[in-house]
Amino acid sequence: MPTPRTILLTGAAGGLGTLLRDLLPPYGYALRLFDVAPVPGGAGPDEEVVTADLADRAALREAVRGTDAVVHLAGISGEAPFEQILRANIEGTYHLYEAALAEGVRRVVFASSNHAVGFTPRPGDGDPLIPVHTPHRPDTFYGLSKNFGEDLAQLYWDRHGLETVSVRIGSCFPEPTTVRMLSTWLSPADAARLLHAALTAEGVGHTVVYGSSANTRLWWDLASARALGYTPQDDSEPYAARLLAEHGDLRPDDPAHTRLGGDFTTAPAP
Ligand code: NAI
Ligand code: 15L
Repeated sequence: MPTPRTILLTGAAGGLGTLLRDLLPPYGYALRLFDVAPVPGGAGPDEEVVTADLADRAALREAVRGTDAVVHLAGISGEAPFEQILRANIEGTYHLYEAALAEGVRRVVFASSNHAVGFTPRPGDGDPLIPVHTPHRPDTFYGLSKNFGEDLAQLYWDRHGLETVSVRIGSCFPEPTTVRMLSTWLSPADAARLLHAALTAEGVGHTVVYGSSANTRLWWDLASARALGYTPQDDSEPYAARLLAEHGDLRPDDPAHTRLGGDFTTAPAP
């Protein structure tokens, strides 16, 4: 597949979208930004901006038109009442795929989440890393919506030949800020490397990958991400001494720390 040029970046006003606005253009991408919220600073050089809701199917279809691929970040990024998750993450992702199909876009990179499998016990020392084909075990309605997105992606590949890489992102922030994130961290620079690999690898069909840096304390297997050509360059370990001194190590008796999804597994019902 030739390197796509124009990318529709949904959720561009959010934390990850804002980081990617700086990190993706050096790989050769021009960005069309889509979000219901205004993007910070407005349109930059080589950026177009569409301010609209995923529920606005006409605006979404126009936004997708003429792009080479979609990086779909838009949605609610944590637990919320089911009706809100339904509208933004489930219906919104369906609308996005319908627009991509109608406009002939060939590839989507979908921001799934580790919370799709958040109730999976974390591996102990020496245990094998968690594979991508581990059963879905959502820890929240939010995680459930990410499983929906992954299954939707599979359906659109099998029925329509629309390719997706679903990236179960760990924790993508400028730095790890908790002991859990020593295992789950995806540095922003590695996020850009992974998205570039997901946008350019040949013949991905529907591929599910975990999105993390090469963390010493990693819990899940990056093999399917590496198979796309992703070579992570960062490791959270330089942050370990400070975070462990500040917070103490993860306690084996704390359910919030025995499952991949951490605190999401014990969050009160919304
Ligand atoms: P965020 O909450 O900062 O950004 C989400 C953006 O989506 C916001 O700007 C919001 O306005 C927009 N949005 C929400 N509903 C919308 C709708 N109906 N129509 C149009 N835009 C809408 O989240 P963040 O951290 O930037 O994450 C981006 C994506 O990556 C999310 O889908 C999240 O679930 C996923 N993800 C992020 C992780 C992380 O560590 N940052 C970890 C795992 C998954
Ligand atoms: C996610 O899915 C969230 O969007 C993000 O805000 C973090 O909570 C992340 O997971 C995580 O597990 O650290």
